[in-house]
Amino acid sequence: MPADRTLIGASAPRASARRTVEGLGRYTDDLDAAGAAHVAFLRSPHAHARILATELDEARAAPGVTGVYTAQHLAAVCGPWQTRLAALPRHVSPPQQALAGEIVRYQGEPVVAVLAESRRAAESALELAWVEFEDLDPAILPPDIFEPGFDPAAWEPQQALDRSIAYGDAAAALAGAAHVVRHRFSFGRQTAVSLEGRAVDAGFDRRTGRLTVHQSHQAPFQMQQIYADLFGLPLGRVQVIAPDVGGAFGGKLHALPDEIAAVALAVLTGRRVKFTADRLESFLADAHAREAQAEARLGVDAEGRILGLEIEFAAGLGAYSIYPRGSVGDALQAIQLAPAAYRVPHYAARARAWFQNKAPVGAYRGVGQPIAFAIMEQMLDMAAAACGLDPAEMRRRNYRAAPETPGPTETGVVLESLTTRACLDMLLAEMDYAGLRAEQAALRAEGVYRGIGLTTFVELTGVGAQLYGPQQVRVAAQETCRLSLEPDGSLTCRTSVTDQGQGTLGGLAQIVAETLGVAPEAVEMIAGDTGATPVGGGAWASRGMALGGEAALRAARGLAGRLRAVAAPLLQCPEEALRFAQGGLEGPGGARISFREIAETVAFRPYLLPGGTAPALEVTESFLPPDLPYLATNGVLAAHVEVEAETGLTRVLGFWAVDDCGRIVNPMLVDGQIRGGVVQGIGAALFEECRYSADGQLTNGSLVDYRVPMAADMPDIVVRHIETPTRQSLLGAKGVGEAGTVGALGAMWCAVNDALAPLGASVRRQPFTPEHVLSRIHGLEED
Ligand code: SMO
Repeated sequence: MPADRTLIGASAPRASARRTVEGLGRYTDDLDAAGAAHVAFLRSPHAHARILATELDEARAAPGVTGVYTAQHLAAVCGPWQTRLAALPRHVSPPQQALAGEIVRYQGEPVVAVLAESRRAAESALELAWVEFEDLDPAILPPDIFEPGFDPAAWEPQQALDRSIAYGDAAAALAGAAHVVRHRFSFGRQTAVSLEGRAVDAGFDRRTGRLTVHQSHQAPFQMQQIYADLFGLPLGRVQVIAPDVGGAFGGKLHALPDEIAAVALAVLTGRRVKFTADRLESFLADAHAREAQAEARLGVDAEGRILGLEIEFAAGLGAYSIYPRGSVGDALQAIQLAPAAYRVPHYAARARAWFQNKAPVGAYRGVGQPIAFAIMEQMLDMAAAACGLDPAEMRRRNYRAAPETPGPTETGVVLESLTTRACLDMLLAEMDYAGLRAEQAALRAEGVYRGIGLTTFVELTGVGAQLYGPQQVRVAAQETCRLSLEPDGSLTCRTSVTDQGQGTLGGLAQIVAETLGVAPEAVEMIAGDTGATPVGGGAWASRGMALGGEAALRAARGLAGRLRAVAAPLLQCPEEALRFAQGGLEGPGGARISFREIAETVAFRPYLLPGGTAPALEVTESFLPPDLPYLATNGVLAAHVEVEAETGLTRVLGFWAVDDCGRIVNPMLVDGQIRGGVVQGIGAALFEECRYSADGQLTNGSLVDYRVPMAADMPDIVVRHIETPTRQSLLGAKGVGEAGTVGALGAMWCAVNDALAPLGASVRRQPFTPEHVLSRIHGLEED
């Protein structure tokens, strides 16, 4: 690589950081609202009820109100929708509507919409709207599905998934094992808690029939498709724009009824309509995730080698399978990925899931992967204890060998490479594992309970079309870049990738800049607008750099070729003699032509070129991994904690991550992604849970009651890398956005139980609240 081409691999702060910190962000709710009507929703206070009657005249007459709407009104412009997944024909969601029709199925489901000149007026009028509900029995899964009291037959009508993965003979393997360990797990329901609430600002121009929706979302092209379908418009008349988005984490990957209602109101009334979820609405009606229980049994031989693994997995979905991707991702990924990093000769897993009267479950950072590795790693720790082995040695003994050629594991996880051993070695050295173990032993003698937890993960990143394509779910999976040299000599990069604060767009600019010899700031990035960028997935499954970065690299190389072809005759030298530097091309003997001169010649004086013509200075490239369904990554994480036996409080003392995400474009951004993900994993482990009462009422819908991790709770998070570039792309980058979250829960689970081991206790419910820790220490809760 020439000395002046070092941008790929160079740390640089996020391009948007300064602007957003200075308050210059432009989020959906910041758009000038002049002339817009504001919507507020009457949401069901019941988890399950029938709507008997409505009395809305008083609300209609309230000051500032322009209209009050129910399902009947919206039916004129928008029919119901229903999540169906072609490969799971028995997974059928109840049909959903923008406003509930006869039945409400979760607390927070929108029932009535009030449109007014201000949000305040709309909310005041809501007080005057009256809906008569008849309470129906809510279906709420019990906290212990594997107790004898749970009757699957009674839950049959609610069943949403029953999927088994098995190979070998796990029962026989366990029967013949030297040690069999068993553990029961409960994973708390969570939600993404992005700083910016979901927001929609929709306008429908009756003269042109064009629908323009600004929306805080990860996947604008998905929403364009959905709005076109629901409102019967050709795609070309629907434009979806995601301006600055203040956090998403999977939570803004769905189509939720309040958002669709806001758009439907714009279509119905011809008014511009604005909706921004407040914090209570966010807790009630955002996508939730993760709620699951599991029982696992692991059998090992006397030397600690895994013989067999059984997992019974159960997930509590919400009232609907979330549109359009469905709500089964947590369950399917949990049982597919649990044995991904290790040699597991015999495996039997069954995942069941049930609909229940709670908010729908969707994607949240890493989907089911954090659950998979929490189960696997906790089982490994228990088996290590049974064999008298050190947990690190236990893992080393059982790691799957790196594949010689890319191919699927027994459960169909396609691996291209595997560097778990190298990651583990680097991690143990970095954290001074031996030193921490010695310290742990010494402190135990003083009644101080510290624990170390290791988790190895294999993660699916840069997921391609094989995930949703066969399900007949219409979401684009490729990422595309259109790179133009404008007539003024500036570069415009239009990408299908979206950026919710990760800094991906700055990384793409680095790639283009390095290829074309300019500063990253000289590349104008355009993203998040179906009307201005080529089509692609957006942001999900850690795809921005792996797929979008490669598309940008290919577009930049393509454009470079065209620029050489134009410049060579103008500089009267062969193309090979040209090099890119400082916004132009340099030839032998000091000859130089700037991008501006090239662009002006092509645009305005093409007669100066051979043949009097030139190629367009615009190149579009799409990318999906050609041979693999995704780019699997791996890494190892470690948590160091102290649990106070008197109070049950857990303090995180240290955290380390070694990750292999292939080629790194901007280390500062990559480390930031991992740290942010780890923080969310620690939040899951210790604090976060959407708590519902037995009758389906959310009991902690505020930031006072739903505790999120704070800076003061967090240790320093040390991040290191092994770089194994993927051979699927020229760039070699794989995904990293979810890596921290994917492994952090397992590391915390193992660390807390390692700390509790001398007390003969172990946690089994996440989050590990002080109450849970104490009840386990004092034997108040069964295994
Ligand atoms: S949970 Mo992610 O946005 O695939």
